[in-house]
Amino acid sequence: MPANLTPAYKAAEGHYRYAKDPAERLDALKEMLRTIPKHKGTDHLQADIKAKIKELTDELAGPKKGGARTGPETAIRREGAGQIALLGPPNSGKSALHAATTGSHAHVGPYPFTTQYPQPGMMPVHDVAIQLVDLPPIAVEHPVSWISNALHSADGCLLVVDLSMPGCVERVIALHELLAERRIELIDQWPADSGPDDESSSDVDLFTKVLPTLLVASKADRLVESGDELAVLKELAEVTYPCMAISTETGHGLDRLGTWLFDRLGVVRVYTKIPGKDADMGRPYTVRHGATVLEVATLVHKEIATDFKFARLWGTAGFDAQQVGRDHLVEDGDILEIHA
Ligand SMILES: Nc1nc2c(ncn2[C@@H]2O[C@H](COP(=O)(O)OP(=O)(O)OP(=O)(O)O)[C@@H](O)[C@H]2O)c(=O)[nH]1
Ligand SMILES: [Mg+2]
Repeated sequence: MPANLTPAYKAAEGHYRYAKDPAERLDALKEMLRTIPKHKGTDHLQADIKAKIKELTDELAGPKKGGARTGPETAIRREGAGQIALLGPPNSGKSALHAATTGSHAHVGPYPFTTQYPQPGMMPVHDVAIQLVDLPPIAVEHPVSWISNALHSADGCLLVVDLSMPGCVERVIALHELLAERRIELIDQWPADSGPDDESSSDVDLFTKVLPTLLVASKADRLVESGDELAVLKELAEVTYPCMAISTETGHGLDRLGTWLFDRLGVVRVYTKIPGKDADMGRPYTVRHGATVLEVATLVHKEIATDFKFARLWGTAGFDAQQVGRDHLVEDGDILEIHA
């Protein structure tokens, strides 16, 4: 981290970090470039910001320079209890998995490079849903210029590999190299794995996207000796991610995939009630492990959060209708009655 960064610059960085969409991100980047102290110590950072501005400008301008924007969106707005990207080599079964778990009509083809644009879909888990984003394959023959923008809002990814495919290991190694060039780093730690004080993943630089990764071995119906191929992949591609085998043909592993993601993302469901009425058990709000009562209030309504007085809580800890303050940590299954 270069020295002598001003409060104005730091504020701009904050705007970048919390920008909701590519347009807001671009504004924040320009603000960063305006406010960054111009000296030798910030040369690298200035270059990074300029590169990112160029990338986002191209992305927002669309495929044709100067022309009208054509083609589908490449950045998908985050929805539901978490956003999970589907990454993998060509023809590995990403779209089939997407279709089977979200009910989408993602195009499945017996040949590589079927998918060209991101496609969102919602995978139901318990009484909430996790968003899955189907993506084009990551391969040398077919660079995807907008991939880092598409992954910006993802909470994690499924690295979908077909272990029965010749060259699978080389494909996975190439994929890691391509992602590294775009400063996307896949890691084996998921939010629920780290302790309360473990902030390791937030220490990386602003322009590196760190994605918790689950290795999904697809087409399990075809794998005879999957154990061997998986061991080879782990060794040669130096893969340490948690693994799961699935099949869209037999449905093997599909239910478990949803609950696994729910648990590892640390999803916390909070139900709300109005004083004197029964709780609304139909649609929980979702936050992450470690979230406070105030964060839930913000999801319910901005004004309710601003005027927050106290809340009553029915949950696993404490007693029924316990009065709690804004900083109280919520647990999965809590019922909140917010008083503002
Ligand atoms: N036997 C079997 N075949 C599968 C399974 N899942 C996908 N396939 C087949 O694998 C081929 C590729 O599937 P897709 O889902 O299109 O693969 P993709 O990873 O989205 O491919 P790209 O979009 O080109 O990257 C198709 O012929 C599918 O029918 C599975 O679980 N079992
Ligand atoms: Mg596909």
